[in-house]
Amino acid sequence: MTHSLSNETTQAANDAAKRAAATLRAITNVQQHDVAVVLGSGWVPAAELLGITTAEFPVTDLPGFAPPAVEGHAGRFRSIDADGTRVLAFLGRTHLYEELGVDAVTHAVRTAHFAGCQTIILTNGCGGLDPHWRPGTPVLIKDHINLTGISPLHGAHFVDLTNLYSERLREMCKEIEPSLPEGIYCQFRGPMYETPAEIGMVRAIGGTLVGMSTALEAIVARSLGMQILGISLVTNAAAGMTGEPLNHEEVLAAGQAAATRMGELLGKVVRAL
Ligand code: 8IG
Repeated sequence: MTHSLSNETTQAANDAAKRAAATLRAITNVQQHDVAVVLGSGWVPAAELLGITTAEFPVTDLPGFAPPAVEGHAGRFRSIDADGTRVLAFLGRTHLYEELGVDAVTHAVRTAHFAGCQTIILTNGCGGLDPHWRPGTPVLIKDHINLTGISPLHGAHFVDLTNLYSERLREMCKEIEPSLPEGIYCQFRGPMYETPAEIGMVRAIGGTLVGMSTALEAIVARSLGMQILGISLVTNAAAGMTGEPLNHEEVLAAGQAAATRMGELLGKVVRAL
């Protein structure tokens, strides 16, 4: 039982999330959410297609959430009814590069757990190393490599990370959309994108996706016993692959273009859970 290994810092993070979950229940009037969805760069427009929104608030209405730092990250949450499945969607997330600490980065995950969610879908916009993945290509995360140099866990908390990104959930996605490829997601601290040499390193160690989120959140979700699905939207070729510089506007544009497809996919997945 992972909780028996919790130290006081873990306890404090979980207590803060329990308070957020209590406020969430009170203001949404939904006692139990079933599945959480974290919508990253480029994914926010897909939220419309998940189901019927029954409540929407800024995340800052919940205790412990930081205001948004990045354009295109709305910093809101929604309670959504997807044919009876109660979805808790976070539109935007807190990133490590905001320097608010790992507990701020994982507060939404812990909150979702204490709100009742047994499954979490982590999405992100990222760079892709496979030249076949045009901007706007969704890729299932098969595994990750944490290149941030830090852990989101506190104390001697030994957590198994095998089959972190549920094979069952990946297979479910492939039944819905058989063309979905799989990739290995490498989380960097950011906020700078990689150098071409760093992308060479990623390729050498077996990474195929590069981003600034998700891995630390997945680790905490596993520590809490949640089922995890990770889906990246490749919004740009990784640095040095095209001869073009990277820019944030292209990221947002790729998300807009892929929003309908992403929303339909997520809507089908949450209903199939
Ligand atoms: I969107 O190419 C997006 N996020 N680290 N590298 C990293 N993060 C990203 C990238 C990228 N594209």
